[in-house]
This record gives sequence, structure tokens and C-alpha cells, in this order.
Amino acid sequence: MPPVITHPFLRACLGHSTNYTPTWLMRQAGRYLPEYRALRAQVGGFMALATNPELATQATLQPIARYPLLDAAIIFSDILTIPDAMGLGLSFQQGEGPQFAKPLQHEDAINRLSVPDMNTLRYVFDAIALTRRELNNAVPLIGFAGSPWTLACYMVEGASSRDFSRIKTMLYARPDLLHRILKINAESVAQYLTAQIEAGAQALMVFDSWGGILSDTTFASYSLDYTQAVLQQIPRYNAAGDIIPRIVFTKNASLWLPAMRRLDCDVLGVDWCANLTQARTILSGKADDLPSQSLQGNLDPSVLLADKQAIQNQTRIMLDSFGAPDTTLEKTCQHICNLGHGINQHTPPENVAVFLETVRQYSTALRA
Ligand code: 1CP
Repeated sequence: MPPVITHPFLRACLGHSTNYTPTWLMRQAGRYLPEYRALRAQVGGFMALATNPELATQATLQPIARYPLLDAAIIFSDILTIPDAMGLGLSFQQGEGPQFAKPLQHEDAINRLSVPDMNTLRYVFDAIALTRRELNNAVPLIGFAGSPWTLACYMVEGASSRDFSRIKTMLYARPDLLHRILKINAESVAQYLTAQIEAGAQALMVFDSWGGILSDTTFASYSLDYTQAVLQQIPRYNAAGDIIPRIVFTKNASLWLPAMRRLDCDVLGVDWCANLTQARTILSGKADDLPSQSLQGNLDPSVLLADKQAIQNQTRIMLDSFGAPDTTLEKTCQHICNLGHGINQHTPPENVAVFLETVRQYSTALRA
């Protein structure tokens, strides 16, 4: 007999019913929390925090301590740890985005690229193991990585970008070079996520934050296929026999949900442009022969910048848009409440509590 799954977050990921809609927030640890800013000030910067397992554990636990209604923790780290381990030289300037000293802008650099030794990422696995001990099963811990495509965006552009002109030029002019990067990224991400399972991650999330900048004709071959290659290589169960649910979030891509149905994952995350009624119908598997998948999202993060009344109203509208969750079926499309993208750094922390309380109350009532 497989072990009984009790955590509402893990249950909903796997399509099982829950008494309320489980909730967490993308970027729930980080800059909007004063306790996070204080911790970061002690060590001087984001990477100093992320590469120290004790401090990364503390940062992971900060939102869990502050908000008793959070249903999952996500390990405090970054998607860019992999390209850093590949030797691209990652740095974060205060108040600015990530920057690579050695971006992949020449063929010889791309030819030299290889899968990093996972030992150089030991700090992430140690942080996961330590966080699991500290959490003591209060809530499940999510491990994560960037999708091969999203990592390539930063590796080729060298930083955040407005128009992604470098990687798009490469895509159309030298697809062979881009495919080489994507292949190496897929292998690296698969090894990285597998090691996170071994360290104790109880669910995995792949962030394809920039999948939505692709065209309809290139999304499948440059993003989706490589995310699928990652998913196919990582084990479904940990050594203890627990199933490890997988979530894939692609921003700006809800038009392509029917294509994303073939991903070997349990949950698809959507941004605030998605219509949850339609998405639920698609993920329920009524229009294809594939098993149902659950749905994660999708409150506009800007709602949390507004007042209490607006947060309550918009949260209820989102929950209504998914509709009353199924409480009978063994496995169907369930809702995991989240934002449609990372929390805004200017969010007042008390507004997060309003959001979490509203979800708990209203989603419990929806099932009555
Ligand atoms: O202290 C600081 O100023 C650093 C801010 C910060 C934080 C708190 C960065 C730099 N990364 C993180 C942590 C982080 N990043 C987490 C764990 C914390 C949590 O969720 O509670 C996670 C899951 C990420 C994932 C991540 N990093 C993504 C995917 C999610 C998304 O937002 O789309 C991406 C694209 C990154 C790159 C990155 N790292 C940091 C920043 C500011 C960015 C975004 C840059 C950009 O907009 O292009």
C-alpha cells in the first residue's frame, strides 16, 4: 500500500480532495518581508544568503513562521544557481536583477559549456535537508529549478531583458547553438532536481518564467520539449516510496495549456491572464485522453498592493472562477491557490495575511 497523503498541498497536487484550497505564494520569502531584509543586511547580499545552508533555511522558514495559513514552503534559492555552477559568474547588484560576467554570446563559449558537477551545488541540497529537519513535517517543502529555456534566456542575454533580442537572434539564426545549450541545461536541471529529491524535497516546481515570450511556432520545440525531457529523467518517487508531485509554471502561456497537457507533471501553474474556468475544463481531461492535472494560480500580485476590501473581493472572484472544488472524485483537477507570478517587493506583509485568511474561509465555505 502506498503511504496515505495527508498534507492538503500534496493532496491537491495529486488531484485528491481537500477541506479547503491549499495556498502558497511564489517568492513568499524575500524582499517584501522586513525580517528578510534584516537577514540579508547581516550577510551583505542575496548570494551570500542563498549559498549558506543555515541562513537559506532561516529565510525559507520566515514566511512559514509569520503566516500559519501557508500550506507549503519553497526552498530559498534561485533558478540561476545552475548557470553560476557552470562558471558564468553570477552576481546581483543591490536593487537590480541578476548579471552574468561571462554570458554565452560566442560559439566557442557555447562549445565549452557542460553539465556542472552537482557537488558545486551541495549548498542547495544541504539547505533542503536542514529545512526539512526544522520544518518537522509542519508543511511540505518544494524544491525548484528554472526550465532549460528560461535559464538559457539569462545565460545568453547575460541579465534580465526587455526584448530578448540576443536569444531570439540565436534561435532564428543559429538554432544549432541554442539546442546545444538547451540540451545541456535539460541534463543539468534533471540532475539538480533529482538531487533535491534525494535531499528531501517533497514536491518539485519548474519555473518557465520566459516560455511566454516564444512564438506559437517555437514554444514547443524550444521550451516545452526540453521541460518534458527534464521531467522524464527525474524519479517519480523518493527512496522512502513517497510520490513527488511536479508543478510546471509558464508565464504568459495559458493559450498553450492544451499543448502543455502532455507534460509529465501533476500541476500546471498559470499567470493572472488565464481564465480559471476554462483552464479547469482543459486540465480535467474531458477533451483529451490524458489524466487530469491540477491548477495553480493565479491572483494578480498587484492586488496585494491594494486595500483589505479589494484583496478580499478579488480573491473570492478568483476562487469563484475556478468554481466549487470536487470533493468526491478520487482524482480530478484541484486548485492550488497562488499568485500569478512572484509577490511584489512593495507588498505590505499584513496584506498577505488578508489574502491567506480569505482563501481559507471562502474556500472552506465553497465546499459546504
Ligand atoms: O534579496 C534580493 O534582492 C534578491 C531577490 C531575489 C530573491 C528573494 C532573487 C534574485 N531571487 C530570490 C529567491 C527566489 N528566486 C526564489 C525562492 C524564494 C521564494 O520563492 O520564496 C525562487 C523560487 C526564485 C525563482 C526565480 N529567480 C525565478 C523564477 C520565478 C519568477 O519570478 O519568474 C526567476 C526568473 C529568477 C531570477 C531572479 N533572481 C532574482 C531576481 C530579482 C530575478 C528576476 C530577474 C528578472 O526579473 O529577470
